[in-house]
Amino acid sequence: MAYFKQLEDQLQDLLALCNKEERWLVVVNADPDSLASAMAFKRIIGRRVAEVGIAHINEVKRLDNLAMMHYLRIPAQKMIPTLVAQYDRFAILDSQPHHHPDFEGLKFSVIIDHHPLPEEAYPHAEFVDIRPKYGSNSAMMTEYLYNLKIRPAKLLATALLYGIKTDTQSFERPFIDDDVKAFRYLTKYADMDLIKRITRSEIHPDWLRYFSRAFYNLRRIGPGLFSHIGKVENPDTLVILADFLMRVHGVSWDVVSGIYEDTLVVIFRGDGLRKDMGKMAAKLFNDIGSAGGHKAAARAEIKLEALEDADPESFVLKKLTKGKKIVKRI
Ligand SMILES: [Mn+2]
Repeated sequence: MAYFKQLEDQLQDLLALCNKEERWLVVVNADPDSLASAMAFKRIIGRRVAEVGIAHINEVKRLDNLAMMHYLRIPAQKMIPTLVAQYDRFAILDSQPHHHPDFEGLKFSVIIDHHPLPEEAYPHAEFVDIRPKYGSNSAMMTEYLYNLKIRPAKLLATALLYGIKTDTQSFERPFIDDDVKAFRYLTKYADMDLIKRITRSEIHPDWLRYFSRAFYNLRRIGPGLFSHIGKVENPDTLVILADFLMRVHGVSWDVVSGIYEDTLVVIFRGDGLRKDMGKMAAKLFNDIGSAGGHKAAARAEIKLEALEDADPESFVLKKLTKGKKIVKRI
């Protein structure tokens, strides 16, 4: 019995769309799963058509995604009208046309996806394969390759494995046996050192000074940690630091605050077990700004003028401790 399900007839329909005169553009909303799928698709039809390009509608900012494109040599570019004008046919992978306005102007020949189907009209293209049960599009592409007897080369196998890994959050999110099978199959060809290199590429060198400040100002409040960072250029920095501090053993919550433009931004993170961060944020800061969130993650924003002349760091610390718990500077 074959390792994967048999798709030969279906794949003949796909290959029948290809001819040597036409240039194809694969369009994605770039993330590891969609980029890996695009690479696989390029591998499948590459020699049967004039050319295959890969375009992403979004700006790729996540450092692990940038690292993936760099280390796995994925030749993707931002989708712009002058690029689109150079192609004859379009394929959309790991998305459906109604997912984004930028997709909607294109007439797709191929749609391959694993997201839920729209309730209204079934997406239309000459070749459509949508399997909402799959945890990743990369698993579907792995089955295509196997059925076409294409053994994935190292970089392609690594990309697909990474696509499955991120979309299923290392199998912590919903997946099916086919995702596991594809993952297992790909481990034969993928480079795990490259995967490590990509997943560890999380911290931008410019952020190190904020880490330095976070450690310098770190305080322990019972089972929690608090640090005030001062001025930041982007409030996302506070989120990164708050997520990072949750990795400390024995810490059940943390708060990281900073000043972004004219606002004091306070980020809450919790282990989701006991303390409810959303309630905590609302209780502490709703009287003076906007605050809320859910059990494991919350946020408060307070206009600096509302603090009157209070020092923002002391202000947050006082709210967190209410003068009662033991605060230790670390
Ligand atoms: Mn996906």
